[in-house]
Amino acid sequence: MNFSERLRSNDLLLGTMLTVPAPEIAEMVAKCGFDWLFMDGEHSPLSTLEWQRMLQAVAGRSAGIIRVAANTEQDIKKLLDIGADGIIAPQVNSADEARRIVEWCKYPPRGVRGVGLARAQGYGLDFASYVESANDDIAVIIQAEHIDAVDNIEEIAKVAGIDAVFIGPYDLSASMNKMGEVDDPEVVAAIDKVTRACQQNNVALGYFGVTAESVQPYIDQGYKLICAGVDAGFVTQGAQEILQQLTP
Ligand code: 3PY
Ligand code: MG
Repeated sequence: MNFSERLRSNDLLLGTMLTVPAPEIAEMVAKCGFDWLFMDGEHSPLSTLEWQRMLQAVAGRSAGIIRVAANTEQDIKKLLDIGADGIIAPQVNSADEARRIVEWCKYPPRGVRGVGLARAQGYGLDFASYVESANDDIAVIIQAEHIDAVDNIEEIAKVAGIDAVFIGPYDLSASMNKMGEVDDPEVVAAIDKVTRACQQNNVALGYFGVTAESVQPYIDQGYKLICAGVDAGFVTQGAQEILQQLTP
């Protein structure tokens, strides 16, 4: 089963975040067995070509889902054409924005995705089979990470073609003037509202946390798309630990 099918089957999908422009790091993390990798194009310096190399490094092991730098037709089209298994659109605050993003991800007649011959289409060799299944196989994930998205979540959750709503707890807390206070009762209440609306509309839910402990309560609530930890954090933590152990 591919990533989208597993998402629809309600499988628990464990991922981690990649932010460092190095295919080798992507390969190491994929070899650890993560179901998917949250490749962050919003806050990292990665270019399209580097994403392509990273997708090549993890192919056949982990699904590569890229968070776009900006929710534009051009950015989304390019990342799908290099073979991303799906995209994550940050800061989607209204149903209209969500609808537009779905349209950019789907070939006609369901949407307006442009037709290219690139890595996703096997450089032309897999064109027919790719275009036949891409509308179902490409995961369209939008982020609820602003209080405006929470206010509009009932309409957003009803938009056809959204495969998951992924909470961004840090931006959400910031939008509520509670920067980084992801466990604050008002922030948690806002997340609960998103949880209820998505569960009522059978939309899968995702959550990001820096540690395993921070994501566990959301797994317990039925969230299936989990991103825990960040590549840079794995390196700095390991480095700090060994240095501390040896420092007199
Ligand atoms: C946030 O917490 O704002 C995020 O976007 C995490 O993915
Ligand atoms: Mg965010």
